Amino acid sequence: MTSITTDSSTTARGTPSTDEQLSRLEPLLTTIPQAEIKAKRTIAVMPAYNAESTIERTLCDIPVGTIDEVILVDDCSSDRTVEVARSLGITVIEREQNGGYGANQKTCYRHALERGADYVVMIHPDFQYDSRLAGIAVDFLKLGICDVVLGSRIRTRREALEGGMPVWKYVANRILTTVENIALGQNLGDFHSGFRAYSRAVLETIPIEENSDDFVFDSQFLAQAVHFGFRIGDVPVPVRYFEEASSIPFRRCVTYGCGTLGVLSEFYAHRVGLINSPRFQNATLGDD
Ligand SMILES: Nc1nc2c(ncn2[C@@H]2O[C@H](COP(=O)(O)OP(=O)(O)O)[C@@H](O)[C@H]2O)c(=O)[nH]1
Ligand SMILES: [Mg+2]
Repeated sequence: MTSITTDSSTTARGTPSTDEQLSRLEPLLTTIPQAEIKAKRTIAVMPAYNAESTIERTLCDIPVGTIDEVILVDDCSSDRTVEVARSLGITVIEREQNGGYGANQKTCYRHALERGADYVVMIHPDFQYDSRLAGIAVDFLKLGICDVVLGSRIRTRREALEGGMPVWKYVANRILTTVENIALGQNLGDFHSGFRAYSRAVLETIPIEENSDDFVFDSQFLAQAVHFGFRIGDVPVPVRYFEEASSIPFRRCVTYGCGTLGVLSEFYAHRVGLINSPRFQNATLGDD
């Protein structure tokens, strides 16, 4: 095993010692004490809509010991989502009105923060994303490497298509993700993943109540994370495509794609001062 010298003096030739060089490195590489990490609370949130047949499977795959509490928010499902979730012993919140995917996430995050989450991982209860990765995604937050971690569904083209991703979804995803990476200065594999982990500061900073109640909430959220300077990373996440796991019709996906391009325009228009968007302002931080 390699050991690091504890001698912090400058060497005889005037070059900085190893300790001095290491202390100047990015805080990214700072060692966080294990006790500090263990004291943190991780909550998984599940925005649910008609998920009675898949909740249990999604839940069972979350590795024991990685999550302190699971909150399922039901958006007025017409099936037995609430009864099934209750029978599994997780926290269940019922929204009074069907508000949409974005509205559901707002409720998820509000409750997670109220219940003391330091880290929040969103897992769709439709058994689409591999929930075995919940703890691994959160570990990147715990180590201080990222503030936001996305599960990337597209490790390779072949894997995505052979895994059942529809070709039109794949093509649209590649185009949108490329445009977003360039526009937002990122290098992410999949901007449209539904498997996401956040540290508390992200959810406290981003004014999510200003966001859409529909699917474009997700795109707004990532543009806001970039705007507020949070570090976004990704891990590959295997996905399954089957009827219950993928129900958004083509027309809504087109609306979502156009909405995403609108978000990028809004991001830039706000940055250059053409507009003053409340989505890119924060009461505590002030505008940047
Ligand atoms: N609240 C709400 N959630 C929805 C609605 N339609 C889909 N969802 C949720 O949005 C998530 C993504 O939808 P899904 O059909 O799985 O999309 P895909 O996996 O991207 O093809 C799922 O977790 C659903 O529960 C809706 O009309 N209202
Ligand atoms: Mg799905």
